[in-house]
Amino acid sequence: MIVKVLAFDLGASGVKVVLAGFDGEKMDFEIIDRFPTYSYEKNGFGWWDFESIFDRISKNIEMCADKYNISSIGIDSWGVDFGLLNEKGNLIHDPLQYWTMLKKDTLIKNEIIKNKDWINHRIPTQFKPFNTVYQLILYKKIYPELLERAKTILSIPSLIAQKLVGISKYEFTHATTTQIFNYENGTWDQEIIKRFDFPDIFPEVVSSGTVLGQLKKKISVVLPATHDTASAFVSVPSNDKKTMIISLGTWCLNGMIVEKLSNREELIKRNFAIEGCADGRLRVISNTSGLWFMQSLRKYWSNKAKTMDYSQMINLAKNAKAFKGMIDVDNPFFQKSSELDKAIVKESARVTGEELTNEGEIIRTILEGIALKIRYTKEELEKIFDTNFRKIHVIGGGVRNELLCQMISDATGLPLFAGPIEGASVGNVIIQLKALGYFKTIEEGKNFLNKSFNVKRYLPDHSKKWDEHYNRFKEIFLLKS
Ligand code: LFR
Repeated sequence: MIVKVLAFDLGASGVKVVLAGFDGEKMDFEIIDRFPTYSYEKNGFGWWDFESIFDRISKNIEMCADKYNISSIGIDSWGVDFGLLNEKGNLIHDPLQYWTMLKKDTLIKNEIIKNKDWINHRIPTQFKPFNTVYQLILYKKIYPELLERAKTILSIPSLIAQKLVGISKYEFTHATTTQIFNYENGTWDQEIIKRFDFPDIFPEVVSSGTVLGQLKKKISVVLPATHDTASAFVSVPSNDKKTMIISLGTWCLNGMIVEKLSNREELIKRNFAIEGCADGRLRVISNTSGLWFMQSLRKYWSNKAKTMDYSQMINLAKNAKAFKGMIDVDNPFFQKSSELDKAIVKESARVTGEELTNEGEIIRTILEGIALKIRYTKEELEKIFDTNFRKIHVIGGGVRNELLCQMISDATGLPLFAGPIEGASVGNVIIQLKALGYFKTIEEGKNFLNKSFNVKRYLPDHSKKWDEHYNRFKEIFLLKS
């Protein structure tokens, strides 16, 4: 018998709907729908259009219930964003889009300056002005009436699940992206809630794989690892501690899974993100800008009638001069700039004294910049956790970017394994199958990964040039901190 489940993977730029089958030997996957993550702008802020997203999800569930006899559904999404429900369980307003905070952080500049260190010490994780805690601080200031009417806060996947079965629960992995949930003692942090005078809206937090309820035809609504990065990490076959893991998509989330935290001060100083894994352990990662650059440049160049697809962009980079430019891909200047290509040329020229002269050089500088940042994270983690990585495993859409995979392997000097591409959906499915009782442990589910997906291997061509470039990069951007 083949069991069928449906996974919804919500990404910042689009939603993927995956129909998966498991016959007891291997899993198969089919993307049956893709649609934009509907959103709009109002009052200078970006908002998710929740009704439209929910409608399309419901239609997919209905269609699959009739046609494929699915046993369950599960939703994962990016972290930090949330919606507020009133006492009737209805959404009070569409959820804010987290990247609005990258532009609007000036509105709560003083609050950030005054509280950032204190918050980071209560719950060590990466500071980003879009963490839920800062979004709520912004709500208090700009939209207090919304908070006053709120009875419950829920992450986006939990909001969808709530609308399907009427039960409100946050799920552990998403809760750890709020910087309000204290992952060390497993509770919402009352000190933070008190300090900012947040209302009493924080629901029970349940573990990944909780069955929240059932739809008609006995379809279970499962909360998988609802944070997409946590789901993606489930799709890595190897669990050994010597593997550095990279979820490579819009963001490049690179780091490792740990049993327990060590060296808190150092982790805070280095601004590592500390987030929950599907099995309750923690993930220490650096949240580096990833293929966001490629997506933005492609859009930007297309508007200027220079239509380009990703493979053309990568080809241009492949043939461009190596190590000509240099940027820190995490410089906030890039996120804020309206002419990204010019911003990259300007910043790189400031550092090297030489201008990038064509698209290929610009793209190559970005990809090299991502690889350099990963090498830095690798060395920092090796120091902090007193370990040596033996290999790298990459999952997510970036697996398709073979040039970047090879650069990461070359820059770090480590063999690199790449796949599956649909990491988050695969992890989502494994947790659903476990919730349905097909696997006793996540590990058991992972045993089927190698039989079900292709993983490509890269060997490092670790030239001295990379070392020289990296040392310069470190001197210029990193050693001053
Ligand atoms: C990736 C991701 C990252 C998080 C960012 C915002 O999709 O979930 O882990 O930092 O989105 O939540």
